[in-house]
Amino acid sequence: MNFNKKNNLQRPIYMMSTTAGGSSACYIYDENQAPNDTLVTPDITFSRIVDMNIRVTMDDGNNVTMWGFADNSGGGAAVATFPSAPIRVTQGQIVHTELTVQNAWAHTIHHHGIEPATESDGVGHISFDIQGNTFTYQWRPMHAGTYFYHCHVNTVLHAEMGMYGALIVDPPEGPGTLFENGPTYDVEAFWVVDEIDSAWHTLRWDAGTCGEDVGLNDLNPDYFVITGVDGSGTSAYASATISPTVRVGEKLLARYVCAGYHPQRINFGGLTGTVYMSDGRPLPNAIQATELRAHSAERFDVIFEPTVPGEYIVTTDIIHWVSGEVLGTTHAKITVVA
Ligand SMILES: [Cu+2]
Repeated sequence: MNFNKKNNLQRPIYMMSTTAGGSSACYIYDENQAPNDTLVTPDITFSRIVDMNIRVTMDDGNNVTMWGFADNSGGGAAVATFPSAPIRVTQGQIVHTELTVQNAWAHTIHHHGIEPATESDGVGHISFDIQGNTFTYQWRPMHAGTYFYHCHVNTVLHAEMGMYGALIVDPPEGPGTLFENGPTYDVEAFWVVDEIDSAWHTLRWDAGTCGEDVGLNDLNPDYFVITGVDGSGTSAYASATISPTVRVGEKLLARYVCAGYHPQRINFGGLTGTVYMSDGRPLPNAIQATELRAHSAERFDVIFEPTVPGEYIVTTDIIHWVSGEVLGTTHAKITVVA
């Protein structure tokens, strides 16, 4: 079979493999992987390796295995978290993201909402997957805002397994300003809401790639997380990143990402926010809102200027996309002090 990338139209969807041991995956595009020959000197470099054994303890005491990208740039042991280590850059910087994929696994990094050249886009079926190798993605964000990066191999599974992290692009003014010549903020919160079907979390990385039915069309979530913490109860109240404290007169920026597959409805617990941006672009006119609905991969940037001290509980309902049933709810808290 011809996997030459100049011959896209003849590319087969499935490549049946008879490899004994190692990878038995189909629908894996490693044939065209070559060093990135477009690289120039970067302003900033991030280094990531893959960890497919991240344990997240839920409120019921059960551990769920997540996958993700660990920051490998420090020289010491790479620490893997769920979600993956944030990538934060300044608008206009030339950025390199070095991804090392160990073993026979295949993964990529797709910088969602950024617009690099095809070989740096991390979408395997139009370029290549990274399998047992290192590749450097090169990109240059031109619009400040809230984004995320994620793996784009066997995507339905790998994204559900947690292979994503925040990607924040600051304007030339730096952190504290939302976009160039835009509104400022004093405190920052991250609300990344996702649902987990723990039955998926024992699958192999290549499950389903040969066309077998492993249930990836049937997501029945039993855990609901906000920025990596079980959000069903009050666990997320202990995280200042999720549940910030602000003073009257300060401005709180909430960066909200719908990281799940089912639609979500986020309610600001009695506060009214000003929605300035969606999906990495300023809205033509900012809007006032007490709640928002969002779908997969949508981002909203909301600034609160609370005037009344108190505790405000921010709830996000995860809503079945067909039945409309609320499957679960995550909880965060904004504490406003005088
Ligand atoms: Cu992956």
